[in-house]
Amino acid sequence: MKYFLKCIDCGAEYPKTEIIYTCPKCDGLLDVIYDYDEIKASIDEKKLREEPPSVWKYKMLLPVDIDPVTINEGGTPLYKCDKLAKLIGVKELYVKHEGMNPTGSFKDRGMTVGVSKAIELGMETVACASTGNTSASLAIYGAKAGIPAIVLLPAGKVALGKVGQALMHGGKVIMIKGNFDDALVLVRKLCSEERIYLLNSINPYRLEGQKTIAFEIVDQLGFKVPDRVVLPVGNAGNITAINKGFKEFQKLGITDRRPKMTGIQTAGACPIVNAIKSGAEDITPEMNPETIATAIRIGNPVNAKKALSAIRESGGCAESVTDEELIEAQKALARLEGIGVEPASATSVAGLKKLVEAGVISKDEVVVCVTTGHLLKDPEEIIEICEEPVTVEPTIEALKSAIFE
Ligand code: AN7
Repeated sequence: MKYFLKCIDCGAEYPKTEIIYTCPKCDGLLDVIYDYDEIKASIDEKKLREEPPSVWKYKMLLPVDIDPVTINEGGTPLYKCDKLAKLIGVKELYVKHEGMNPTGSFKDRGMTVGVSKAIELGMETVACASTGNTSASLAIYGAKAGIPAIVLLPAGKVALGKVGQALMHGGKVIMIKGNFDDALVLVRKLCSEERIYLLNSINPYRLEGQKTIAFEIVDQLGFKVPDRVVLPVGNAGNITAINKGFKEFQKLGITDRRPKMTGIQTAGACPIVNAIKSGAEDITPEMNPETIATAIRIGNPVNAKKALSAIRESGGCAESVTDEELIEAQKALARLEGIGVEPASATSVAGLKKLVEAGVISKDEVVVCVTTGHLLKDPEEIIEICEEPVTVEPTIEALKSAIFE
């Protein structure tokens, strides 16, 4: 398959065989460029419409030339949420629950592609810095591929379920006395000095896997495009990737328009929101990001430049929500729709509610919220925000009085 890497800033091009993460000339972010005429000719229309969605259903649009390292990622449910739509006041609302991936987050889409790429390039160790989900995912794909996975986590700020996954799947887990942004600087240096393949979302191949969220949304809506897609933003890779997916389906003539990409951050960590609202060309990093949504406790998102242009060129917007607002949305998803999500994921629904109330999002829109991670990722948060269970003596009287009084 034909593709190459291209710098989004200076336009320099590099062959697919090179092991680089940013442009060697100007340090700009890289994008994967395809020959869409070749891809278009290879698409089997009947298969595209009939085969159930999964990451590798769309392999004609993925930059991997070997048999992939896979544990059946993608194919996550798109739930139609009528009760939540009514509560928020929009016509039609869907939730794409990425928590239903093999390790419980959307990261698996990127890692199946990224770890396959590592193997294809002959790399024998992989690494990442992570707020948690990326590390859980890298550990599992490293295990499946039979290569070591080194993961750097901000000490004391990673949800319990994610640390547990990274440990159980055999990741080399290292706690850094600093925040995620510090850990990312370190792992980038490590991978530039040692023969270790970097699998943070600065790696352009990882984002290619994540663009399949867009393909699946279109597919599951019967090849229709929603008016808007709302999702949490941390390192800003996913919003970039999903926007690219929608653009590609349009380029290939599969769809005829694109949704407005809408990014949500928390009030304690919102450099992208600030840049969008002020019209700035780039972000101002936040030195001390803080939020209950530890997954997106990120002050210096590496994909900021790509994400700002994705939001702007799609006609979308960005908003921040408080921890209280996201907790309310997390409970609404859980109790009205039966969808259990981790705190970061609930920002999508909290942000949608806020933007509808403000009149920024029209009540006539067909909206898809992406919930990026599963509820069970962060059990400590659940205990913190829910009412404590009652404990009673083992008698029917005590039981009844606990229930009825
Ligand atoms: C549940 O795991 O950055 O904007 O290291 O876990 O693409 O970074 C996680 C990010 C949203 C933000 N929701 O996505 C990591 C990490 C959940 C997440 C995001 C993350 P990006």
